[in-house]
Amino acid sequence: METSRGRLQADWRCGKFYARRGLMSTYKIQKLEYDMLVCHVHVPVLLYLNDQACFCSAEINANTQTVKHGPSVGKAAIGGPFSLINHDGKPVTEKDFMGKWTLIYFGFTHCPDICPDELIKLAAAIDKIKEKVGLEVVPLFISVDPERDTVEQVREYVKEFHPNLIGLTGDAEEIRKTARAFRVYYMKTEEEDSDYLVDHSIVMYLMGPEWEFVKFFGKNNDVDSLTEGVIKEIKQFKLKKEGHPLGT
Ligand SMILES: [Cu+2]
Repeated sequence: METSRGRLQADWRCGKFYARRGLMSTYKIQKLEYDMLVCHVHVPVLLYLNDQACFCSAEINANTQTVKHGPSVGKAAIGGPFSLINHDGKPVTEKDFMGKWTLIYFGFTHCPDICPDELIKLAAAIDKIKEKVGLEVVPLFISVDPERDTVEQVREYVKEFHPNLIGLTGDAEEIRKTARAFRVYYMKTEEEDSDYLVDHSIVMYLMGPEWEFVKFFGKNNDVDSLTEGVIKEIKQFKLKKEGHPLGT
């Protein structure tokens, strides 16, 4: 599998996304035939190793099987308390999401392609879930680019995708802690000045009403499978915890 990275410049015009690629360099990561990938550098979500990417193909292959078949990682190991700032400049913690179902995506507003695609998918799934089972799942975007993703930047960005989409940013340390709690890998690439990319895991996390990790969804999910996947989890959860299925 081959990917590329380089200097990318992008902006939003009339809701459409344009990316301009400059000098490119390419490299290969052998034997990684799996589509839960990170933007620009391919690393599975489970390989979060002290802020460093590990490109050991043996490990990647070993983990691929695990990732493909769902959340076989310990549920307690994903998620946790956080303290960030929302797109209105207000402090937010996990407590603000108690009692709700939340679908989280980590990314950065300057991402030229994958983040917009994933957020469009997230927004469409949120609407479909509402339509099908009448449940409002909270869409949440958490920045992994605290340097450029100011409150204002995030506010303008989330508007592009869904009126309910909440954008969170914060200082570098809080972002680092939050990403670590979710086993999200991210790393700024070396580029000139402020023109850089952030390599990061591409994953959505479904969190339950007590901010407990329920399931993650990868880039391989389309709108329909994401919608059905979330509904299925919520139904199972309700049946198990509350003794009755969704909507009754
Ligand atoms: Cu991205």
